Amino acid sequence: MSQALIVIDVQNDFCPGGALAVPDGDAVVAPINALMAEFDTVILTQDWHPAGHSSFASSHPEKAPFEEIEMPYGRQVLWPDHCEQASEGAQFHPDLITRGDLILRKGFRRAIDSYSCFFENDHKTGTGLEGYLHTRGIRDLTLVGLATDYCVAYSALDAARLGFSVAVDLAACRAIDLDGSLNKALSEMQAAGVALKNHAG
Ligand code: VGL
Ligand code: ZN
Repeated sequence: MSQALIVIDVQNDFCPGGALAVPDGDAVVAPINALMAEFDTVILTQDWHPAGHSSFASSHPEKAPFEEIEMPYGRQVLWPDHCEQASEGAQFHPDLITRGDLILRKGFRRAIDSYSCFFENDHKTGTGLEGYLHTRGIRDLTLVGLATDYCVAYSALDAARLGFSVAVDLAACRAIDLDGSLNKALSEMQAAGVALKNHAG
């Protein structure tokens, strides 16, 4: 009965001072480090974009950060440049324990973003994580990290759709919260059967 902790995108660019800072983002580091001891498998993800990635507003001359555009695979929020491969901003927060079994990188294809650690934003192109978990006999997942309403929620919804038993521990997550995106993400996760731990509301 293997259980995995999946630590989503606890990277410098999503922490205070970073290019796409999530409010209070670094507050997840201590609770995540403490949680790791409770799991036999720890997997960490990194948002890992090439320069000029299509999710960057700077790649669309007439667009500003946080506007949306239509991509061939659906609507896409445009972000400030962030998590460029091998940059300082893409490194894990320096206090995060990174002794995990697997580090999974995502968002490395220029033309498509990947919020979820299972599928890119077309909801079809797999990252390989589903196969990794199946091969290792892991069915129970707890997700934590950044940001609650984007990469954590997309990962949790895909995991539930794939038949995993999924919990999100909100004490170890922080949100970007663009235009109500946090409440939307929480209700979608609840509707999908994701267990929301430490949910105040
Ligand atoms: C994320 C926006 C863009 C996240 C990644 O980790 O939630 N959000 N890239
Ligand atoms: Zn990104």
